[in-house]
Amino acid sequence: MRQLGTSTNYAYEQPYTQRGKPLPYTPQRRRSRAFWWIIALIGLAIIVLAVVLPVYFTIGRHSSSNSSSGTGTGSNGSGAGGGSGGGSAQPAPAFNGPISGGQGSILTFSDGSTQVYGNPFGGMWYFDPGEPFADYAQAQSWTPPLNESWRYGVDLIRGVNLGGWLVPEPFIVPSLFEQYQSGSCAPPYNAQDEWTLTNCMNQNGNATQLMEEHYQTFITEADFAAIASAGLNWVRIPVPFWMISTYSNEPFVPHVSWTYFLLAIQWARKYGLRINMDLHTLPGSQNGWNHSGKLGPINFLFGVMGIANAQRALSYIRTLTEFVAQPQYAGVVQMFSIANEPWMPVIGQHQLQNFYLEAHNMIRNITGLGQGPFINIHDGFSGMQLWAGWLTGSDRIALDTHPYFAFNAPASIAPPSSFVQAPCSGWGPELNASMVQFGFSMAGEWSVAPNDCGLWVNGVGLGNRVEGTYPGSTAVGNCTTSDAWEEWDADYKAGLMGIALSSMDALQNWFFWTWKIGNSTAGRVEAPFWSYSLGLANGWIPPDPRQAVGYCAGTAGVPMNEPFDGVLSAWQTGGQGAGTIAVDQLASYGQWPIESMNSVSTSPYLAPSDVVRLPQYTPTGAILTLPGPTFTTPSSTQTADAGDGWVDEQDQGGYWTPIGGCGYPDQWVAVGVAIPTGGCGALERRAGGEEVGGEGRGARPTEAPLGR
Ligand SMILES: *[C@@H]1O[C@H](CO)[C@@H](O)[C@H](O)[C@H]1NC(C)=O
Ligand SMILES: *[C@@H]1O[C@H](CO)[C@@H](O)[C@H](O)[C@H]1NC(C)=O
Ligand SMILES: *[C@@H]1O[C@H](CO)[C@@H](O)[C@H](O)[C@H]1NC(C)=O
Ligand SMILES: *[C@@H]1O[C@H](CO)[C@@H](O)[C@H](O)[C@H]1NC(C)=O
Ligand SMILES: *[C@@H]1O[C@H](CO)[C@@H](O)[C@H](O)[C@H]1NC(C)=O
Ligand SMILES: *[C@@H]1O[C@H](CO)[C@@H](O)[C@H](O)[C@H]1NC(C)=O
Ligand SMILES: *[C@@H]1O[C@H](CO)[C@@H](O)[C@H](O)[C@H]1NC(C)=O
Ligand SMILES: *[C@@H]1O[C@H](CO)[C@@H](O)[C@H](O)[C@H]1NC(C)=O
Ligand SMILES: CC(=O)N[C@H]1CO[C@H](CO)[C@@H](O)[C@@H]1O
Repeated sequence: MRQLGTSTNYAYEQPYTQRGKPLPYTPQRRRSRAFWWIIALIGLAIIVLAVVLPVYFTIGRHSSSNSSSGTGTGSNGSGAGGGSGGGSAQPAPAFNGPISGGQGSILTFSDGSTQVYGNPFGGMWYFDPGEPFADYAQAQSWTPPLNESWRYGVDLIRGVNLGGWLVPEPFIVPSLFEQYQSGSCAPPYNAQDEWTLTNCMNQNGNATQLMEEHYQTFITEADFAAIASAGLNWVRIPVPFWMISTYSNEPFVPHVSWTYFLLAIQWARKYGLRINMDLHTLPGSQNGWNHSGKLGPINFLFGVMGIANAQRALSYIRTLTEFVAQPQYAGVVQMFSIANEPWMPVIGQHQLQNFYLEAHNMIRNITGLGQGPFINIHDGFSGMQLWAGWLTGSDRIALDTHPYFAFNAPASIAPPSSFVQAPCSGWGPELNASMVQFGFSMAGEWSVAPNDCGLWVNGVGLGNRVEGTYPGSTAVGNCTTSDAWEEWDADYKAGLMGIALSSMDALQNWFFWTWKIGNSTAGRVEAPFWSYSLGLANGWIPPDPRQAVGYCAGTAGVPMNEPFDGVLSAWQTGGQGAGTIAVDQLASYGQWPIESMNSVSTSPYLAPSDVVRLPQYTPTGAILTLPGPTFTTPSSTQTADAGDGWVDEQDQGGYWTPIGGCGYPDQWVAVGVAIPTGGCGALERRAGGEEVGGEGRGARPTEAPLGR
C-alpha cells in the first residue's frame, strides 16, 4: 500500500504572459484592397507557372523590397528565409531572396542553409517575411492550398507524426536516453520517460539546454520540406502541456518547446502542410505510459487528484485553443487532438465522455460554431463502434483510432507479406462505418511494424514479445531479421510496402507513426519499422501515397464492403445543426466535473460516495497566454501582428488553480492515498456556499448555447 501523499508546495513557474499584458507589438500596416488583388493574381500566376513550367522559377518579394520580380533566375537568394520563431525579438536579416517556388527552386531554411526543393507533385512553398502569416502555400497539386477549405471526407489526410520531437520517447530518440542508464542514473533511476530524462539531464548538466539541443536538431525545416515532397499533406505534432507551465514539483522543462512549436507552424505554413496539434501529455498522466510524461499510475479522471488534474488540463486546452484559433494560425493548425490515448479501461467510458463533452463545449464557446480547429478525440482503445452516434449535433469532433499489429500477443514472426490483407479486412470497414455512424474518423497513428522487435519499442529495458523478454510473454522466435533492415531483401521490403499500401487505403485518413527514428549510439536506426523517412529512402514506403488508392480491392484482393461516399452530414462539418447536441445525450452526462469515478470500489480509500469529496482546483488563477512569434519586416522597424494569444475577448474566467491550505497529495501519485481534509472537495464547497463560477461547472444546459 502506498504511503499517504505529502502536500505539495505549489510555487508557480513564471508564466509567459498573463491576461491583460500582451507582448508588445506594433500594429501591422493595413494593406489596400488593390494590394490583395495583386497578391491573388500573383498567386494565380504562380499556380499557372507551376503547372505549365515544372522547372526552376522564383518570384521576387512583392512588399517593400526592391529585388527583381517575375520569373527567371535574376533573384539573388542570399539572406535567411525565415523570421525568428518564438518570441525573441530579433530583426530579420536583410532579405532579397525569392518568397515562393516549386520543384527545383532554391530553398533557404531558417538556419541560413539552402537546398533545392524536390517536390515532384506540383507543390508550391511560400514564405514572405513581410507577410509572415500569409497562407498561400500548397503541399501538392491535389491538396488544397492553406487558404482554401479542407473538404473532410473528400480530401484525404495523408500525414505523419513528428513523434519524439517535442515529446521525446526512448525508442524514437534512443541516444538521448542511452547516456542515462548508469551511474547516478542506473535503474531504477534511469531515464525511461521525460520525467526521469529531465532529472538525469539536470544531474549531468542543464536540462533546459540539453532539451533545447534536441528540439533544435531532431526535426528541422528540412523535414517539413521533405514531408511535402513525399506527397504528404498533414503533420500530427505531439506536444506536452509543459509548453504552457509546470508546477514546482514537476521536473519538465517548461516553455522552451513552445518556441519550436511556433517554428513548426511557420514551416508547415511555408510548405502548405496542415497541423494536427496533439496534446500528448496531460497532468497526472492519462494512460500511465512513458510517453505521457511519467510512467506509472493514471491520475487523470482517476484517483484522488483525478478531477483536479482534469480541471488543470481544461485550462491548458483553453490556452491552446485561444492561441490556435487566432486568424494568424487557424489556417495552419486545423485540428486539435485534446488528449492522446487516454486509457479508458481505467478511466471509464462515462467519465472520459463527460470530459470530452466539457472540452467540446469550452472550445466551441471560444471559437464560435463552425470555426476554430476540428476537435479530435481518441477512442480510448474501445474500438470505433462504441462511439457510433455519440454526441449527435456536436460541432466538428473527429474520432481517432490507433491500430497496430505490433503489440499483439502472442507475437508473430511471420513474414510481413502475411499481414498485407488484415488492414483491408479489419480496419477499412471499421473506419468507413464510423464515417457514416459517428462522423469524420481517422487513424492518428499506425505503422508497418508486424511485431514488437526493435530497441525499446515497449519502453526502456522491457524487451519484446517475439523473444519472450517482455514481461509475461512467451518466445516465438528472434528479432534477427526484423532488426537487420540493412539486409532486408526485395521480398521482405515488398511485404512491408504491401502493409503500408493496404493500411493507407483502408484507413483513408491517417498519420503514420512516425516520420523519423533517430540513431542509437551504435550509429544506426534500431526500430526500422517505425520510420517513414527510413522506409522512403530504402524502398518499403511508397514515394507517392496515392499509389494506395484502390489497393485493397485490387492488389490485396479484399472486396470492399463498407463504402463511404465521401459525404458527411452538414452538422458533422460545422454546418447546419452543428452545436445543437441531442438533449437526451446531454442529459445523460448531467454534471461537470464527474460525480462518479470508475472502479472506485477497488480502491482501499475511495467509496463511490467519496467522489464528491475529492479535492478540486478553483477557477481564480491568472490566465496564461502563449506568445506569438516575432517577425520584423526587413529594412523597417515594423513588426507583424502575431496576435496577443487570446482570440476570444469575452473569455475572462480564471485558470483552474490550487486552493491554499488544501493539502493536495502529489498530483502524479494519488491513487489509493487519503482524501485531504482541507475543505476543497465539491461537497464542502457547496456547503460553504462558495461561488463556483468559471467555465462549465455545474448542471449542463439542455441545449448547447454555444458559439457567439
Ligand atoms: C489561395 O492561394 C492560392 C495560391 O496558392 C491562390 O492561387 C488562391 O487564389 C488563393 N485562394 C483564396 C481563396 O484566396
Ligand atoms: C532599388 O534598386 C535600385 C537599383 O538597384 C536603386 O537605385 C534604388 O535605390 C533601390 N530602392 C530601394 C527602395 O532600395
Ligand atoms: C548575390 O549578391 C552578392 C552581393 O551583392 C554577390 O556577391 C553575389 O555574387 C550574388 N550572387 C549571385 C548568384 O548573383
Ligand atoms: C540552464 O540553462 C538555461 C538556458 O540557457 C538558463 O536560463 C538557466 O539558468 C540554466 N540553469 C542552471 C541551473 O544553470
Ligand atoms: C533466429 O531465428 C531463425 C529462424 O527464424 C534461426 O534460423 C536463427 O538461427 C535464429 N538466430 C538466433 C541467433 O537464434
Ligand atoms: C545515423 O547513422 C548513419 C550511419 O552511421 C549515418 O549515415 C546517419 O547520418 C546517421 N543519422 C543521423 C540522423 O545522425
Ligand atoms: C471506404 O470508402 C471509400 C470511399 O470513400 C471506398 O473507396 C473504400 O473502398 C471503402 N472501404 C471499405 C473497406 O469499404
Ligand atoms: C461559455 O462562456 C461563458 C462566458 O464566457 C461562460 O459563462 C460559460 O461558463 C462558458 N461555458 C463553457 C461550457 O465553457
Ligand atoms: C512502459 C511504457 O509505457 N511503454 C511504452 C513506451 O512507449 C512506447 C512507444 O510509444 C510504447 O509502445 C510502450 O508501451
